[in-house]
Amino acid sequence: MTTPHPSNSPSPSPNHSPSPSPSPSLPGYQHLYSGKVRDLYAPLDAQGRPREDQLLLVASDRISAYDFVLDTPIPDKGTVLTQLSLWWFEQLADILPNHVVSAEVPEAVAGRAVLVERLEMVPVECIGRAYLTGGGLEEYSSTGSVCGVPLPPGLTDGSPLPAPIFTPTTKAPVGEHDQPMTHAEVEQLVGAPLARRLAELTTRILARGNEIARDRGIILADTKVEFGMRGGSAAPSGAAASEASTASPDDVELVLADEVLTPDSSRFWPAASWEPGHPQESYDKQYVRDWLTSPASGWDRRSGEQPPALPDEVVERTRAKYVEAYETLTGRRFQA
Ligand code: Q0T
Repeated sequence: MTTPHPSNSPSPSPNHSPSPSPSPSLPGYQHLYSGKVRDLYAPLDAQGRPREDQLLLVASDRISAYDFVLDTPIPDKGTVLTQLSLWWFEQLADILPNHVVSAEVPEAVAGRAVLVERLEMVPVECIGRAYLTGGGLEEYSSTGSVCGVPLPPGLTDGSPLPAPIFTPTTKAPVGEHDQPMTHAEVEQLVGAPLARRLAELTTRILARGNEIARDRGIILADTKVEFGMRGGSAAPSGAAASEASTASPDDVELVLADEVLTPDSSRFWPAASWEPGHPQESYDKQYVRDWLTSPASGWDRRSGEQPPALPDEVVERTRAKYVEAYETLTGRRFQA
């Protein structure tokens, strides 16, 4: 089983694009890292040195499909997803704090960047699943369980789970795929108390997300959440974990980082067409996938070739879906 939605993998998987994105230079900031769709910078202090306490997280308009970053951007996607994430942070604020320092950012990235508190990141991909699909479904079909959680018989693609489950994976090194982790492996890595808290928080975030989204016609099938630690670190991993440690994982404050409950970190399904028993439509990427796999694109998914540029109509319809998701969920009008 893998990350519910690979588009947002922070590990830069091989970018098959022949033309890399323009160099992401931003005055006053040092570029640190680029993922598939986002870029990370360190703000420079008055002496021109990178600050160690903050980061600038910039969302681009890049879109991925079938493990490729497409050559065609979706206008306003970065802004929509950043604004959606900021809204979700507010909806989740009674569950846990978040890493946002300020949305006041340079004009060049206005609306699609946030200044965040630099945290020590939890070395686990925290995945929550509320519905059965993808890798979770495959594991269930062969074992009846997902990541050690036994499930009732008779579930099918798209079935709701009795309650959201925690299905963590490794944070794979650059270019590799995330691997499923057992609860015992998570405990080895971060200690049992923190492992419990990660599971509890991940499932609560997804449950809260669905309480809100479901009424508004959107299903959040699953999600990937990233946590940072304030004031301490996880227990040492492996053999060291059993040795005397001064770490107190009960006191470590967990902070919600990255983006949260966006279409890039979660599977969004339209509730109106949801029907267990077959793969569900994607709320945001359906037009892209349908066109790429249609004869019109001339592209073969198994060819290993970079997909062709998207037609204007596919771009515009896809942009409209991102805006619709934002407006439907938040009840706010999207301002480009
Ligand atoms: C991070 C310290 O988002 C990522 O990469 C995008 C190109 C993954 N990533 C996040 C961090 C964060 C956050 N978010 C934080 N608050 N503090 N590191 C590092 N990589």
